Amino acid sequence: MAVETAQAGVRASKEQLLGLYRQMLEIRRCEEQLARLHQTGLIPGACHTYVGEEAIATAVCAHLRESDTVMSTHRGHGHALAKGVPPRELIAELLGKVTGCSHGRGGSMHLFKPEVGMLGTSGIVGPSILMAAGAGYTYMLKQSDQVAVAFFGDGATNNGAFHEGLNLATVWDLPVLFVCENNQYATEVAYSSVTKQPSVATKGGSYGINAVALDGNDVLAIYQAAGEAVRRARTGGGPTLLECKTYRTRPHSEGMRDAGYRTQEEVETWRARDPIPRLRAYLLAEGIASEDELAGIDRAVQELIAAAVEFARESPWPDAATATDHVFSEGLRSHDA
Ligand SMILES: Cc1ncc(C[n+]2csc(CCOP(=O)(O)OP(=O)(O)O)c2C)c(N)n1
Ligand SMILES: [Mg+2]
Repeated sequence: MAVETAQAGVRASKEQLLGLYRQMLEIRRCEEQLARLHQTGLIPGACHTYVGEEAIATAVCAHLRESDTVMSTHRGHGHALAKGVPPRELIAELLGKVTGCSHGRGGSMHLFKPEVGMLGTSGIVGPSILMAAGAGYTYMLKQSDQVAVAFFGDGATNNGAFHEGLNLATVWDLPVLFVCENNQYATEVAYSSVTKQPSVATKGGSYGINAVALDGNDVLAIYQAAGEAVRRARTGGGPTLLECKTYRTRPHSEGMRDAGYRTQEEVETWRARDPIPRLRAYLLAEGIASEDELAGIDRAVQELIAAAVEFARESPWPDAATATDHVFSEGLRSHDA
């Protein structure tokens, strides 16, 4: 069944719409568990959750094939899940277990699973933009129809990588999506205090790239725009910049203070725009899904994440004898010898 949504021109099947709902919920429930595990001391290091921003990764990745690639950020759990990393491998990775997607050696900011096109989260702000431009250049040279996606925050848009990456990809019509998750803060620094051009779409658009500003909490609006951008990239039409205006409703990183740089009222205003209840209300109001159907999805996701936590907690740590494995490339070693 194709459904014409309230968003002009958005066409999606019931299955696709429920898929968006399920994926956002999977990210939310996973993040809630990760926050809890961090609070109990089971996750070492930083843990930046994606709570409030789930619509973006969900809507963009819904259009990607396994062979398409995603380059991510420090806030990348949602990107990994939406690109096909199973929750159990994500949670195990943050717990440092050998069953994690990076075999317990990477943690939150080094999530890799190339088999599904997840080319990594990163603790450095900005390089996802250059990596995606580079991947796009590779796809152009190979004449493949793959697409590369860079996710990044507003904090990366005053970084040189943004300007070099967008310019290069635009000049060469590379098959890339640049997805800016403009949550209006870089740690505790308001975006409005570090730029006189508050529109990322305008800033990036000055390079001649096709640029679109979107409500980042409206999964259907992003789904429509990302669908067009992916089609365009795949068929030689060049890159697109999607500026998704959103908000993180948890602290920058788990355990960090969350006062002094934003007001509780501001947080509450954005909580009221939560993308998940918003899609839920839409599906019910339009008669696309029943309360029972959605409750079934809620239960299934809850069970999936509970089982993933159990799996991660019971998984073994990497064997200490393998501590130096994966440090050097085997190829380089034999070359040196
Ligand atoms: C090149 C670089 N500069 C500074 C930092 C420190 N740092 C870590 S997260 C962060 C804020 C990033 O903000 P943004 O890109 O908007 O992403 P958000 O956390 O809001 O999702 C900064 C400055 C870093 N990791 N890398
Ligand atoms: Mg930000």
